[in-house]
Amino acid sequence: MASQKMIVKDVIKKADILLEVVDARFPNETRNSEIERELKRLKKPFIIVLNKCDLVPKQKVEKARTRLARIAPSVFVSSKERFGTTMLRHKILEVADIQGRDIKVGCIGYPNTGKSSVINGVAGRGKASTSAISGHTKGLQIVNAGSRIVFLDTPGVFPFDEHDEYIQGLLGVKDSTHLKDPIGVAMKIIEKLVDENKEILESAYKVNITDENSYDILEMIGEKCNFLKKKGLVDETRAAVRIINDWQKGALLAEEL
Ligand SMILES: Nc1nc2c(ncn2[C@@H]2O[C@H](COP(=O)(O)OP(=O)(O)OP(=O)(O)O)[C@@H](O)[C@H]2O)c(=O)[nH]1
Ligand SMILES: [Mg+2]
Repeated sequence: MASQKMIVKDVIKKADILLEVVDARFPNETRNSEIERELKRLKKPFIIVLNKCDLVPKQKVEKARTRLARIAPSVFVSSKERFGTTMLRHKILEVADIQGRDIKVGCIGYPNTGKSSVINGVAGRGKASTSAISGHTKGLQIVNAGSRIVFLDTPGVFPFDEHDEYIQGLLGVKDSTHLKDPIGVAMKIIEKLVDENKEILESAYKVNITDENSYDILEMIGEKCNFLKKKGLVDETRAAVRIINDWQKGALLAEEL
């Protein structure tokens, strides 16, 4: 990680403008305050890119963008569905405001937020290598996107030494088999969904939620899925793994996009 942080630092220094790619489902959790402070100190212009907006209801992402726009120009995109990428290209040209030479655009952010995919979205398919497995980009990748835009893709980094399982589970940085506490992570996902979109949980698992706590809901889901141990007790770990997998593959989405 130390050497990856050095690569990021170096890209920040070299770039004319930076894209801070955050996951539109968790804009706050995936903003890197350490990097933002460094950008401000160096007076580097940056754009906050809310990627994966296909996984979030439109109003929610619009609200987040308005809030983030107070910090830096913000755009939302879906690299997967090729949405917003042309707008991002224009925004880069506008914010960088450099004439007569190539514009070096550094792409930085947490692991797995879709930095390489955003580059591909703007540049044209498949130029930067991507993967569902977090930590895919290991070193600096340079991608010429045409119209004077040259991307510097970086490995994803966490601020400080963040090893929070909850964040890692939520962001798909670790899959369910690598989490030490899948039940805890599943309860966090349930909490978030109950807060934001209870109906999706109810319809995905055919449960009826009134005012149960997240553990009770986990048990209800385990029961509905028929995940039982001997003596008819609910197998919470199995239920947790199911919820985490569904969440990470995007099956627990809001319908009203
Ligand atoms: N649904 C959805 N998935 C996306 C989007 N962009 C990227 N992904 C997925 O997110 C995963 C990570 O994408 P990458 O582009 O490799 O992410 P990265 O930030 O470069 O990751 P590292 O290099 O490992 O830090 C892949 O499975 C992509 O298919 C998007 O807009 N929508
Ligand atoms: Mg990458």
